[in-house]
Amino acid sequence: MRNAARRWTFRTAFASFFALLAILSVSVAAADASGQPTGITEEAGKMHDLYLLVLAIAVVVFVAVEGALVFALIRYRKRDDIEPKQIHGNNVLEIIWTTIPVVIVLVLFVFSFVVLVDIEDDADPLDLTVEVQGFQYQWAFTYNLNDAGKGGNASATGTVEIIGTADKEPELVIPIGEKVEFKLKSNDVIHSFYVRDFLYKLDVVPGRDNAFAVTANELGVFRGQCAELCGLNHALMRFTLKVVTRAEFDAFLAANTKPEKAAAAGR
Ligand SMILES: [Cu+2]
Repeated sequence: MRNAARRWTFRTAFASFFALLAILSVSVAAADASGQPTGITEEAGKMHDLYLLVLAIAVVVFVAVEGALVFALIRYRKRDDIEPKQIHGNNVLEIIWTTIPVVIVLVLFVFSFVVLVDIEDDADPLDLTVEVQGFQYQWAFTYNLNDAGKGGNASATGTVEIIGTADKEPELVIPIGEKVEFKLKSNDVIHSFYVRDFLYKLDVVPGRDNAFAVTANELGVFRGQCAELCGLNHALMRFTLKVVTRAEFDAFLAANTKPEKAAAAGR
């Protein structure tokens, strides 16, 4: 009778364990569909994959730990007053449960580091550079015409400056399929340059030159904002990111080049 009961609890524990495993596997598979954004840049794609890797490892760890816990609770619950066999440590088990977390941390470190290096990679000379200045309480985006990326004119002079005001949020325009480096600067307090669809944000720190680069792979209009509480009107530090074709980008630069600077460029 007792053996039958024990077999029953054993089976129940295993059945619950595999049911939980199945539910969680389905949730991981559905992670994409459940609203985790995939981003609009090549780099964001890599970050999204990293997220799924972390999620998959977390699910396996969760199921293993909770499964072992539920199993032990049922299988070894108190049935009578006989003292169970006393065990003092198990070296093999201790080595296993120390090694597994170390391996997990190392794997996550290596994958994260590779992706981070890729994002903070120095742009090569052909890439477009945009200087991003955060100030209380808006953004200024500066394009150097001699550093306008593929098809740009390296001997051009002058700049295009897009400065946001409280009444008019600025538009940050970048071409699709080209690596764009953002150089972040601040002269007052710490801001944070954040476009949700980059799946990445970086602080804008006075006295420190932070930079990162992305290659947009989706046309469209996206929202950006300061993500660091920087003062009373922090909430006004919103901007629009517009990913356009190269032709539209050239037209944007031409339309915003100040006449005197264009004249200087012609001299
Ligand atoms: Cu701010």
